Amino acid sequence: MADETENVIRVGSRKSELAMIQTRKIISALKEIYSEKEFQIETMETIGDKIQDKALSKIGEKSLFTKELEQALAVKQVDMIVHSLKDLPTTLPDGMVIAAVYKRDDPHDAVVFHPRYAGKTLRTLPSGSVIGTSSVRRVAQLKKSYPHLAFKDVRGNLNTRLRKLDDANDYSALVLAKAGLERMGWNSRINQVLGPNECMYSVSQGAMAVEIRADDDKMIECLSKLQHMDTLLECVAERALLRKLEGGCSAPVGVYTDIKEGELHLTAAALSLDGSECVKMSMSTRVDFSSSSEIRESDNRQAYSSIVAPGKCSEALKAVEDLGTDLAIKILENGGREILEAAHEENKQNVQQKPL
Ligand code: DPM
Repeated sequence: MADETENVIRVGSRKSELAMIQTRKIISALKEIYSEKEFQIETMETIGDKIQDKALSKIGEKSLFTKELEQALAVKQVDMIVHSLKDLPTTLPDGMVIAAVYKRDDPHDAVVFHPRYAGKTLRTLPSGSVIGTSSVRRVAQLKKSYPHLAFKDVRGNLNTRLRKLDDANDYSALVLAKAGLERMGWNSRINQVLGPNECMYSVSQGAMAVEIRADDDKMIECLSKLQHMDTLLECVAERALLRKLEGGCSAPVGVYTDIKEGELHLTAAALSLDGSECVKMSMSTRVDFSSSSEIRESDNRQAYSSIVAPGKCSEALKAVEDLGTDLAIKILENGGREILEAAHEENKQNVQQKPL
């Protein structure tokens, strides 16, 4: 009996189709490494799933999509939770840690048009066309790039949103993460991909992560095999930036990161909600430190932006974590502080006007 339960790993997931697809993807990656293990999915609803009629930025709760799952993790009802990393706050609750960041999919945002606008782009849509998104980050940047468009909140999971677009005439197009659309198998609905000049993506967009109890050494060891180094470097830098900017889901902050020739480049922007003000800055650091062969993988584990990683990559991870923090400080000191404080105030007033 003891052996049997040891081989069963219980995995917590939200119920939405996207969440389940992501959870199954992580399980099949683990199955390839640990063929003897069994995985059981336990689904749960979060506040983010239950409240469908308000914009995320107006609900005023940071861990919208994670709280109920984390409670189940804490009482050992489940052993791990699969998330979109961008939905995880930059500071996790006590006793929780991210033990794997899976190889990032394309992090850019994409546009899906109502069938009647097939062949259009955001630029060529008629003036006053309504774009559906509840992301203050997308709205701020797109208002700046495309002042002829109007923006309206749209909530619900991806299936609900696509139905709202296709079956009614309320929206001309939706802006969504390309990674989510592709995971759902909706590649053919992607009509336009937004580059960094039009819309920088969200911190950690396109990366999946596995959260566990911080004292679960076995699970940490098991999940370390899923860690993808470049994704880890990018997401540690981006999360360190967001933590310093003190922005969560509701902050109009966009990033753009790449790793080339041993160097990580991070660009980030803080915007006012209407996009009229923007502080955008970049920084780079080398990440090609040679890993010391003296240290075994399991030694000196440490957390960077709440992600545990083996000691052997510590130099590079420390460098990118510092880079993210330093870039945030530079942005705050160059006008970003006032912009983000004003955006935060405006969001707060929206919450007060529309109580839950
Ligand atoms: C967060 C935001 C959104 C999600 C805010 C933002 C989008 C909300 C909206 C933090 N989480 O991006 O500025 O469009 O109203 C979410 C999606 C994915 C993970 C869906 C999406 C896709 C998969 C991924 C919701 N979380 O952004 O289209 O990025 O791994």
